[in-house]
Amino acid sequence: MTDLNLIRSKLLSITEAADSLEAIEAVRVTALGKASEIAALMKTLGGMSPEERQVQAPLIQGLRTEVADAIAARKAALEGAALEARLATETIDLTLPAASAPQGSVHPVAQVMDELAEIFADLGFAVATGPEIEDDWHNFTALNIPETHPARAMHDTFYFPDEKDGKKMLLRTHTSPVQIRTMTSQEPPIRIIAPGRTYRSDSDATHTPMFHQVEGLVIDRGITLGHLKWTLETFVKAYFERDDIVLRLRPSYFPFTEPSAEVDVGYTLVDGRRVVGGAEPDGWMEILGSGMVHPRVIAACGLDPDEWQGFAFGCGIDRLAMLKYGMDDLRAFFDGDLRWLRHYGFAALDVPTLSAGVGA
Ligand code: 2U9
Repeated sequence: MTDLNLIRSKLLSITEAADSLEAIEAVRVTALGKASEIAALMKTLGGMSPEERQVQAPLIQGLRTEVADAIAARKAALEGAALEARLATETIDLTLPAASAPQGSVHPVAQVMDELAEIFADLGFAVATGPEIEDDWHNFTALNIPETHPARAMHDTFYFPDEKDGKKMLLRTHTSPVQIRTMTSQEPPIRIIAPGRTYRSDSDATHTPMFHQVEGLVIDRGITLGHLKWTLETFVKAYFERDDIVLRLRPSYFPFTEPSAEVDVGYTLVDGRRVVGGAEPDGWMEILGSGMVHPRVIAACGLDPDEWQGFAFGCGIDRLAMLKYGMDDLRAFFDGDLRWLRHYGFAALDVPTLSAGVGA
């Protein structure tokens, strides 16, 4: 009996003395663990006579319960004190900015497409789109591209297996079929731009198998090369956001335009880099192809070329983006590298980069 009282007072005093959660855990192991005095007392019950056990068992169990309750109470008190201490010292500064959520960015190609739509909307052009999988009539034949033209070759164009009805399906090599579809489904006058993905079997530092183009088309009565030149000049000035832009039209050849012209823009050297613009250019770089729509293309779309004329132009959007925003490797456009996208991407809700529309 004295034995139990001694054990009780010793265990209750070390329980009261425990002053941390680690200390109370150590007390629990000492007082109630396998090597504890209470565990040893429990073992003695097995060797007792039934009468003796009837007396001793409740005493030993009672001691065990009392000590376990005291330890639990002490542990709860220590936990409460720890929480009180944290609440007293920790503060939340509600004036701090919230942690920012991960944010995507607008790809430069998408940004430039938006800028193009904005500029040409000011000039009365609508945005037209069409399928990326085309038939060879819309992609080639209607555009006066002869059967023998190298662009039609398997090694330049991605073809699908032949259709049952003899149609050759392919990945469009330019957005020109969109203009053909517009001309065959809408009455002139037509003023559209057709931006989108195009495909050619080509791959090096300046060519990717998929790239982006924008083409423009105007069909109306009395359209001249003068309208073409003014439109391109107005567009290039608005896009590069400067007025000191000089264009040079060089005679060229495209099957779908006659006459055709390649368009160069004057550049100035700034720290060894070519920057578009400057009233007195250091040199020229090609940025566009253009021309008056070939009468055969107008006729192929069911219009009378004596009544309707037009001009058209085409250029690479990826290249337009590189010239304005300074990237030097086209392949990085399509790698999906987050560091590149963060660096060259645009904030979705930013104010437009174009300081103002055409004519402002
Ligand atoms: C129709 C009639 C005429 C679109 C045109 C070009 C000149 C041109 C290239 C520039 C670089 C494509 O991205 S690029 O490789 N394009 O030079 N494109 S005229 O002429 C058309 C289109 C549709 C019905």
